[in-house]
Amino acid sequence: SSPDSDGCTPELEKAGLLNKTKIAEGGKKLRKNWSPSWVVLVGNSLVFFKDPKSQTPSSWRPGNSRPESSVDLRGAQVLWANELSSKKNVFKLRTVTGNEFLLQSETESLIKEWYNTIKNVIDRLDRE
Ligand code: I3S
Repeated sequence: SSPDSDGCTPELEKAGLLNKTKIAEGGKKLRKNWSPSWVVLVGNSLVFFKDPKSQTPSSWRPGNSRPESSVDLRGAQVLWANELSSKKNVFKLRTVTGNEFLLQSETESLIKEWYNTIKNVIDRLDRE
């Protein structure tokens, strides 16, 4: 049987490098500060890691890593937001608590994959 046959370890759905900036905290606007972030989608959470070089999909394990922050996707929204940046391929993620992030990639196919994957998780949680 698989190591997670008991279903207790959340499934890693996606991981990769994106540019990220937080633009609001609890509804309060923040100054942009873009930086590369290793982003991991696992279970109902999007987890951000500061040091992309030290993280790879195969090295990531729950409890054995140092996330910079994490976002609960329940009740969250994703919206394409190219008007919020001079960069291309940007979407905004807004949490129920009013935290807002912009996520960006130079590669259109890659950002579309992330948008769709996150949207699917949010939609699935909305139906629960
Ligand atoms: O939306 P803004 O405020 O024009 O965003 C730009 C600024 O945050 C800028 O920083 P400073 O104004 O603190 O120097 C950033 O360097 C830019 O990257 C921000 O714009 P983009 O268009 O890259 O999201």
